[in-house]
Amino acid sequence: SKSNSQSTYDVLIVGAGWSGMYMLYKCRRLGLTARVIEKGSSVGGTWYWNRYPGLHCDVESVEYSFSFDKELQEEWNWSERYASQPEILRYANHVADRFDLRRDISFNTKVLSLSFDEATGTWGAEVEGHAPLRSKYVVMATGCLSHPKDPGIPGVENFKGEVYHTAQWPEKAPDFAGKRVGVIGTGSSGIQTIPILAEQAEHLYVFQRTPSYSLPAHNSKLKPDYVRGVKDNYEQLRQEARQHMVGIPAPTYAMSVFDVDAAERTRIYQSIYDQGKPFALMVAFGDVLVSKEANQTTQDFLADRIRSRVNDPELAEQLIPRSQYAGTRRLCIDTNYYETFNRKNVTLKNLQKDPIKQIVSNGVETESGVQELDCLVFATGYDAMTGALLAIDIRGRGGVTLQSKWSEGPRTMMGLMTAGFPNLFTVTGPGSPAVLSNMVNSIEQHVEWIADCLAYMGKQDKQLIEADTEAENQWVSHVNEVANMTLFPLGNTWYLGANVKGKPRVFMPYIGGVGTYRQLCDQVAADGYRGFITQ
Ligand code: NA7
Repeated sequence: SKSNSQSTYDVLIVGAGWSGMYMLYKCRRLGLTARVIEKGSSVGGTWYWNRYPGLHCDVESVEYSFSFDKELQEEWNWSERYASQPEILRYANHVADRFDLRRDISFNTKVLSLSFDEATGTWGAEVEGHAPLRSKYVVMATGCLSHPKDPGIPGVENFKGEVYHTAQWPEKAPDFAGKRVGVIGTGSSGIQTIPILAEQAEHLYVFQRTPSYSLPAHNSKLKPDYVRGVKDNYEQLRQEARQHMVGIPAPTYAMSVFDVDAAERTRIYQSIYDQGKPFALMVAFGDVLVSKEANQTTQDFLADRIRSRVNDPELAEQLIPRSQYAGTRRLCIDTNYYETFNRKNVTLKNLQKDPIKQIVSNGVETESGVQELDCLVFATGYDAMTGALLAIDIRGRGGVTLQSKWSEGPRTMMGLMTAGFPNLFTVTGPGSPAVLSNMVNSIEQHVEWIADCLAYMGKQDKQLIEADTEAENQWVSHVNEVANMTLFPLGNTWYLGANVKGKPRVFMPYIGGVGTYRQLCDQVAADGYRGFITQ
């Protein structure tokens, strides 16, 4: 199918993060015309927007990288075990340049609406900063953690000082020297940036509502010998990652926490802790994420580690999560997070004891009074997995909006498509392992599945593919069943939408494991796209 005017494409791709870039690459290889619409002024997605100091990926760099091109893999050298944001962004730019991707990407443009035209079987897009577009297929490469949530604290507009959000950090780094800085939020973003802000600010106030568990990252420069070893062995390592529970090449253990005595258990936890491997800790034993009693041993271990890092015992207790199953909220990695509270210029504001009432012109007002501030940093997280999709007015068959279809929570067939929205794909959509995995690994798997599907459609001379409602219902039940076998639904987290006011509580990621999920997807394709209707 050739494009018949400049603004008609085979494939419209929304977003130029990792998913969008790879999708574009694949479309070209298939001989399809494609256009990428990207809000930012360059590529990189999450790594483009999040520029806050201290940001590192929590998956090791040699694993958090594309595997689809051997030369790319061979020529790129990661400098650190856990790469920093600037280095990851350089990598994203390198990928864009190396494959000459930019010529098919429109930057500084934003998709406002997408609507399916049943008469022609095509999608129409309204785009801010760009002429309307029409395409046969749409691929939503909009990311899982890309739509910052509204923190919902009244009075922000009254604050006279500087306001920043970790997910919308300015390109020109703010100068915090000599200033009183307040950070709201102690998830991964807060935990990574707090130690750096403490070094820069005159005084740092950390507003903590829910603490997280964190492990020292033990980040380090990668030695050339190590990198050579990884590269020589890359094929096997990638293969292991593709079959693994969370998409990294690491062992998983079936053994119960209670198969060993307390001393041996602590030794096992400690050895993983000392390596700075949060994902490995979650699967150190087969029952950490499924049994409350087993999980208690992980919590006890991590609580002791926090105590060992904080000088003031009373303060340490406040930094330890209470009634929180370890791993059901993202386990963080940090560099000097807890030690930062030993500094004289850092104060913990415990919001569980003293909640925020509002933000006022000169600071944050809690029940006990106003804390005066010059700068306010929101590290308050995202409307995860569905936020970026629902921010666009998407209308499928019969003009039905995605908002209305998902009003009780997202419903998808394997996180790839949703019934009633033909030819519209989601990369790492809700119902896929996505955020519970190495994202790059999951992105490659989805993009490859979608590309194979587009090739199939072409070969079979079919025009439309869409999720079958019955298959979709079964998948949604399956995702829930699997989640309910674990402790995850008991965590009050963004995995469930619990962090956004009014968001339906549905466990969004598929937790059956990356390897299992990949096999299910491959099987569906091999069976002629079972669970999807093609015509
Ligand atoms: P998270 O993990 O959602 O953390 C957000 C933090 O902000 C968390 O501690 C929240 O506490 C806190 N928060 C959010 N809203 C408020 C309000 N209104 N008042 C006080 N505190 C608030 O987001 P991150 O950006 O740190 O990390 C997201 C993911 O990125 C991470 O999991 C990794 O996968 C990478 P709460 O839990 O709501 O009490």
